Amino acid sequence: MGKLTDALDHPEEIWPLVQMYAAARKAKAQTRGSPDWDFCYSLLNAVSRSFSIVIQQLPPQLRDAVCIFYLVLRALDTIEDDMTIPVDVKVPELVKFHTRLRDREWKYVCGEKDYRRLMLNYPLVTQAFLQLDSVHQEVITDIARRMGKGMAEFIERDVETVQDYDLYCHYVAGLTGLGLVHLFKASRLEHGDLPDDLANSMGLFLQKTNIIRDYLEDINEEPAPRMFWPKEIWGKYGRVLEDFKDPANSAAAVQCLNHLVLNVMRHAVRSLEFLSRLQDIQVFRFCAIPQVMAIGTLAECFNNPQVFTGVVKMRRGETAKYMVSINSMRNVYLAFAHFACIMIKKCNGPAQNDPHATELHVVLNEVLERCGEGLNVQPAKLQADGLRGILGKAATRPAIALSSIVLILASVVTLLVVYGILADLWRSSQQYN
Ligand code: IN0
Repeated sequence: MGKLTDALDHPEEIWPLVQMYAAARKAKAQTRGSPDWDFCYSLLNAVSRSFSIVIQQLPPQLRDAVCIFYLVLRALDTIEDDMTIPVDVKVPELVKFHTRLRDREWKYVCGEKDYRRLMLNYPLVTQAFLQLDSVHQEVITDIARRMGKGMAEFIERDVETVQDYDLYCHYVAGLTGLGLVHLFKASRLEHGDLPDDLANSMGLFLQKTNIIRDYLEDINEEPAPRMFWPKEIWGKYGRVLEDFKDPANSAAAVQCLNHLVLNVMRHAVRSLEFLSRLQDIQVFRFCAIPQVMAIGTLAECFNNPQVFTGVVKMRRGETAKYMVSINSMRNVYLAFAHFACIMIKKCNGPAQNDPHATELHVVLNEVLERCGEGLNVQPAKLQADGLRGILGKAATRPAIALSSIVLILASVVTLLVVYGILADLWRSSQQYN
């Protein structure tokens, strides 16, 4: 029912949903006929619905390397996340993980659901990994080595300071960005200057958004919570992180949340800079779509107490709309400006008394300014248009066509029904005569 009312409230999202459904079916139907690659792609489809579509749209010389890179990182993440593995076993396992990449027999019993399936069938991933270009293999191994070491460091200590928070996110996501840039260049798809600092910001923007959004899921994790919110920030608003679950502490919890949103939004301009330097359209879409989803999620989470009671995320239809429309830097600027405007509106309204409202305003205006420069439009004009969802109109013309067809069909059916009733009335009046 929710889906139906969503569709009626946002008819412009119906066509993108249909397109995404078709793309997902196409991606699932593609088989290579070899058990290793078929396993890798079916697992990719199972663990990341929308992102797997974008990976499969990458040029052939890059697609397989990114698919394996993604699964390798998921495997490392599964070991890190499994709170049933004792620390003295987990730490050496993370540090050694990169050596397992060439071991055709290695597998590990851990994780849950699809991730457990990944770990139990890991030899199939290894078999596919060993078929990649040697340069791609080297990049993936190097990143897995640095990431495993970094994760191990944070198994033994908590994220206390903002500096720790940036370092932890660098290990688990920033390094992914650095590795991806190497893969793009090795595949000869990108030639421009893509410095480590910008690639790192791309990863931090995604990972910090996930950490904010996943508060409730992470704190309720069994057998023990795994938290990444830095104490230097949350310590200003509560005694322990669990306190934020209590609705009595909702006001302090939301202030903490907004402080974290301010922290992550500081990466947005650098992400835009990175994206603006990409040349290949498929690489661009692969990088840009997750960034747009992240700022969309942040706009939903900002000043929203529901982060502490449930899952806050973008509607499926909205995700689909951005999946199909992010095909130029212009549309990225429009999407970023739109979500920045939603946050500015909250800053001026319900969040106006937040201790960080002014700082957030400054950062959001910087984002708007960057978008304005890219679009050759005054930020004030962007702000005036931003809330109307500028992208929505340009990107969803086919959906408007679809809703017109629905309207015409509905009118025809109504006319037929009315005609039927009138004809019946006329016939019965003839009988009486
Ligand atoms: C990613 C990133 C990713 C993609 C493109 C460019 C990047 C540059 C720097 C760093 C990361 C980059 O994107 C995915 C997106 C994703 O998985 N989305 C999920 C949705 C979700 O909520 O999980 C989906 O199902 O669609 C990402 O989040 N990560 C990731 C992992 C591996 C690779 Cl190769 C690329 C995870 C992380 C931790 C943020 C790096």
